[in-house]
Amino acid sequence: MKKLYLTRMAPNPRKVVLLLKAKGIDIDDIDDIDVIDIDMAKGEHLTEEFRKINPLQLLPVLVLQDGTVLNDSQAICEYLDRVYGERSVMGNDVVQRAQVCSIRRVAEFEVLYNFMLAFQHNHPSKAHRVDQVPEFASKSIARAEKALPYFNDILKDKDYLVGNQLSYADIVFYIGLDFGRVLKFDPTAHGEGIARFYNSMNERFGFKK
Ligand SMILES: N[C@@H](CCC(=O)N[C@@H](CS)C(=O)NCC(=O)O)C(=O)O
Repeated sequence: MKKLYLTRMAPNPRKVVLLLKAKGIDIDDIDDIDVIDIDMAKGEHLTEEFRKINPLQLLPVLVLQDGTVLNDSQAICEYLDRVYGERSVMGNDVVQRAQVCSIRRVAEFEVLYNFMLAFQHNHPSKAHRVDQVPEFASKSIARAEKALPYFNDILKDKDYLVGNQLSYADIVFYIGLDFGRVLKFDPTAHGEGIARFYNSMNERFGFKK
């Protein structure tokens, strides 16, 4: 059996859950993957036992049958996309794959990671990991917001960021917007294109579903 360690609410592990969901696969229904839920609030990823699996003590982690460890969400998603399901959500041809990669990186580094930085610098649960500078939080949120017109422009007359079907770029951008809500960011207040996109993705992938 392969082993997938994750925590379902956190943004990077959530990429893995939603990538599979986008391919019509429930993560808990894969015959050869054992899903192991890790409680980050209880520090289950900070144990010596987990450090042996991932010295970085971050989630998600996928351990293959032969013991190979994939300890990055992008790597795990690339692997799962190729191994499970029919349609790739990384793009249908060389050009589309490159486009998905390009927009996904902007969504990741400009939106998701700036929100993550804001959270890490102002949330008490992250004090063990980060030398917190509370003023950094508002600056990081502002930086994420600065990238939004770029996305709103793409989405003003389209449902998806690349082509006319859902891709991994949409998943990462949606997760970034949704994570912003813990920082009181409103994903529906930054242009009509983003609001429509967020509502439709949230209908499909939101936590309540
Ligand atoms: N580059 C890694 C980053 C993983 C990461 O930052 N994971 C967070 C959850 S979103 C984590 O495990 N945090 C543990 C902690 O802050 O103690 C990836 O994308 O997989």
